[in-house]
Amino acid sequence: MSAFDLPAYLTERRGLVDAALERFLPPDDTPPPTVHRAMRYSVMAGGKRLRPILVIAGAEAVGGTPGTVLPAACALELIHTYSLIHDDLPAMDDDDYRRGRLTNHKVFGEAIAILAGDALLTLAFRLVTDTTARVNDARVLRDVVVELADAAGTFGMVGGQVVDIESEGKAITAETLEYIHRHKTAALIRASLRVGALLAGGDAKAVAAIGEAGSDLGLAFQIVDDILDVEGSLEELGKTAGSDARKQKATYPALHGLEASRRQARMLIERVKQRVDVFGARAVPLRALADYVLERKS
Ligand code: GRG
Repeated sequence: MSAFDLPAYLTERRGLVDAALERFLPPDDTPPPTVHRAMRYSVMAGGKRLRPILVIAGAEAVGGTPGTVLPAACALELIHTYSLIHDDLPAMDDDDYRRGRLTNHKVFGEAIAILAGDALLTLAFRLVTDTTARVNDARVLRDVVVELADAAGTFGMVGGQVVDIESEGKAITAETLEYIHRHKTAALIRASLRVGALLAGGDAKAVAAIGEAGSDLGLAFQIVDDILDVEGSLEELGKTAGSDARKQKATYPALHGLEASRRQARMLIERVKQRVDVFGARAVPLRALADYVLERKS
């Protein structure tokens, strides 16, 4: 069997996702234009598109194709972008750069940045209904909505962000740090894989297996992000490096040291690959994506 070409896979999937986002986002001049410009500014600023690509890979793992899941894949990217816009606000991380350009509030002001984030989150749920034509089972759509709401809300990303903010400047335990990372970051990554598998007709066992893999993948992703914040540069990351230390954030390198953090990320990625073994050859992209999460530089 020839080696899997991950760069080609990523380029092709990113192309599909970017074209779909272009279609789904209201044009810049749609009234009221300011907020639509602000939404497009952050979504179309690039980004790895990891979460939508994971939706596609989750579908492929159970025999599905990208076409069925593209609206939901875009929904995940919109929720992710909303979280970045709000996280960069002065009331939260107060960052000036994101995705290689000025943050949303620096360009559009805080009020519009807040509203653009709100609108992206809302549009995400609107997009999920666009899968109706492709998935004829209302129960599946209900499950997808539950999945997204739980992953984005207080049982997921928002919950993790709250504990993260409340932990700033404090000594926290390894358990609390894992809670923050598994909720703030891993919940959306886990949901990406589960939504893909759900929409492509995966059974409960398949969805559970891919979800476990997603949670470990998400935790590894955040540990690598913590490491990159220590080792990376503005040019590589497209955002300011070293900001975790400046804000006295609880991170894996701060709590466990760099070497132990690298070991932990490697162990998690190995476990992700074992967890997706049940999908056989259909999980080849997923295994390659797991390695990419470990080796990424941005
Ligand atoms: C504000 C409700 C609310 C939640 C914020 C996810 C999050 C919680 C904040 C975003 C900032 C942050 C450091 C999140 C951790 C996850 C993370 C590393 C996000 C960056 O994701 P990438 O690297 O970004 O996939 P791109 O730009 O490539 O999409």
